[in-house]
Amino acid sequence: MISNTMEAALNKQIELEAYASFLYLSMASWCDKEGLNGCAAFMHRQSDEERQHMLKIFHYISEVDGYALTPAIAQPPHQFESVQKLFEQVYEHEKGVTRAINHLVELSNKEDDYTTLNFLQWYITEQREEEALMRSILDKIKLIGSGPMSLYYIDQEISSINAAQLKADNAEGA
Ligand code: OFO
Repeated sequence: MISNTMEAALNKQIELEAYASFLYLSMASWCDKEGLNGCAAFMHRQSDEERQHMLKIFHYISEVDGYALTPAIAQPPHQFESVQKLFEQVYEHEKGVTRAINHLVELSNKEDDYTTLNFLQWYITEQREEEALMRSILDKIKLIGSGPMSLYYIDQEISSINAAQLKADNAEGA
């Protein structure tokens, strides 16, 4: 059994994860349009991941006898200034998600809801990994700099990061 407060807070998190999925889908489309196929593939995978994050909460709410709600999703932006700015936006977004997860952890503690507290541990780890990943991508983008071939090298780099992520995801699922 879950409290109404916790149910509402988790439904809010469903909305945030769904928005992240759409934001990354929009970013994938922009990358494709710019000819950045490696970045587009990365963003598509991220978008799929966020949908899984959303569904995980969705199923959890049902499992603990709450009512999971399909959210209204705000329109994400469609224009991005540059690939660096796009990844800066992703990093900021992920930091916001981490704050939201921390808030849920605080709430579950306050409510003595140890089942939800336990469920949230997976998200704490996920957010730590996501923030580290986005930070390392931004470091790489800065290292490559803005020479004539820089977009090509950035795209190559992100393509190999994406391949490594896919491999790790598959190993986890195995
Ligand atoms: Fe689900 O928001 Fe990060 O990963």
